Parts: sequence; structure tokens; C-alpha cells
Amino acid sequence: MKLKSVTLWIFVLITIIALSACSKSNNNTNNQNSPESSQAPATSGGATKEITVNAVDWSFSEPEIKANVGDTLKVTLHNEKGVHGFQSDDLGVSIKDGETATIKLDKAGTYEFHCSIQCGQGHDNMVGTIIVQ
Ligand SMILES: [Cu+2]
Repeated sequence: MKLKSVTLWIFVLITIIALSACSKSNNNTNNQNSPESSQAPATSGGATKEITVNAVDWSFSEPEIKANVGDTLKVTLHNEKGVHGFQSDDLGVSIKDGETATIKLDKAGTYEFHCSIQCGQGHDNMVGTIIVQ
């Protein structure tokens, strides 16, 4: 009689533990199934343009760079011959050999750039434009 009662209690306890474990496991599963919203789509629509401008004595390989409003321009200066810099006062950019400038082009317009290092007789010829349409 007493043994039967103890067995019944053990059975009840096991049932309660099993039920609570089960409901916990269900909660965890629900959490894991929540929608994956971490990867938001890119809505800005602006493209990223990467351009390497090679500089020699005395010109830039890309005297005219075209881009669209909203684009991000990544300009890398590479000195092929001589020592030159890439500077745009209009865009607030000044980089040296091997450096990259990241420029967000928010407004349409024509922006001038030039060599920022006095590099010799052709220095003044080292100019170019970034055209944003
Ligand atoms: Cu120069």
C-alpha cells in the first residue's frame, strides 16, 4: 500500500518534470524560428565606384571621372612616375601615393582635382574633373 503511493508520487513528479522540460524546449524552438531580419536590403541605391588614378610626369590617367548622384567614389592614387598627390578642394579630399579616399557624391556638379605636390614644370597641367550627374 505504501509502496504503491510512493510509486504514484514518483510518476507524478516525472510527469511534471517532463512537461516543464517540454514546454521550455518549445519556447527555445520558437525563439530560434523568429524571422531573420538582421540583413536589411540596401535601399540607398548608390553604387560604389572604385577607381585607381595613375599619376605620371605630368598627367593623371583618369582626367575625367564620371559618377551618379548618390554614388560612393573610392579613389586610389598610384604614383607611376614622379611624386604626385591627388587633391580636390571642392570635395575636401587630399591623398598621397597609395592612399584611398572614400567620397560620397551627394550633389550633382563638376568638381576639380589637381596634383597637390610641386612636381616640376608640368605640375600645373595635372588637373582633372569629377563629373557627378
Ligand atoms: Cu604636381
